[in-house]
Amino acid sequence: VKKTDVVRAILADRQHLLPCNTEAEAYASSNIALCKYWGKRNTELNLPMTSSFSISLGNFGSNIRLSVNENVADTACINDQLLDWQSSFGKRLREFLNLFRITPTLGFHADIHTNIPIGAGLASSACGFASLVQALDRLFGWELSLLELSILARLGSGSASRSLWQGFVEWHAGTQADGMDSYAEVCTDVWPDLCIGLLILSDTEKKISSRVAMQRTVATSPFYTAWPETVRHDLSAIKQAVREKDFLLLGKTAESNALSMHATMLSSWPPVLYALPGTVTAMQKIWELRQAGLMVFFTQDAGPNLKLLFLAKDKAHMKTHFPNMPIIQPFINE
Ligand code: 2P0
Repeated sequence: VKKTDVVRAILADRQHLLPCNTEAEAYASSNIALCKYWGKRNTELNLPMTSSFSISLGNFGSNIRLSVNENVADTACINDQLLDWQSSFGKRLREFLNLFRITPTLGFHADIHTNIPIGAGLASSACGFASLVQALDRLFGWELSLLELSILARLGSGSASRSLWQGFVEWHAGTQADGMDSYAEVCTDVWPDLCIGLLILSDTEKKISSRVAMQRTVATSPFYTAWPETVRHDLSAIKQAVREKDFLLLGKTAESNALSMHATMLSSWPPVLYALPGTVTAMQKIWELRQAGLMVFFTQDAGPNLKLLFLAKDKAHMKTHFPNMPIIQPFINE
């Protein structure tokens, strides 16, 4: 099964195969996984080995204005800088746009604004592809369901399937070979007191993409066989924590899940280590603060930065320990 087969199946009964608008706009929040997606069962379709569970990042995300390019060739700008189609994001964007180029003469212009560093483990591809599929849907006038958009976003980047909603989202791994049962869904629980701190330790682009690192882990880590069982346990604990507003269970499970994921990377060959010295220093500071009674936990993705989890009652205290850290309350509109 190819990406084009999936796109064709989803658009099979749609009227508009050519854009019915000249321009469309969409915004998607970035998301961070509390129970991680790490490893694919199908690399062409970004089908995951396991389900995963995330929280959205409010106004940290990306906005896209997509229009039909009369000059035929595609153009794109990110934060007002012309995109290099040879860059890794450029290549992925071009490949994705090709899926929707019904006639070879159809060109696109994408004007992307994002307030998160690209390729630094802050889920720039998640919000990028999620905003893009929504903009395509509006440009062509397809009126696809969020479930269908989640499947299309996954073809761009796995974690993008989770970026179409605000709040908690679960991406169901699915079992079908064509991935039609591998999509995300929003979870109705809300947790207004939940805070996420973005502890940015470096915003330089990572040397090993999560795509490459994931595949290397699956292919070489002797510990990867334990990962699906870890996720099965952690996913159920995190969903219980969210239902019962059990912050200790949420924090402990999310932190342990992230560290288990990084342990599979460390045991890969060649090894994958996303932490920098500052990452380890920050982890130790968090463990010390916790020892002293402050309930703060961390999670880490495919980069050196940490995302801190704590409750609104500790916000002032957290600000004294991490003065410049942006804080997001995903369930409070700011
Ligand atoms: C996640 N990450 O669940 C995990 C945890 C990073 C660590 O999803 O190859 O950009 O495009 O499907 O989604 C980052 O990987 O990878 C990611 P592709 P993606 O958020």
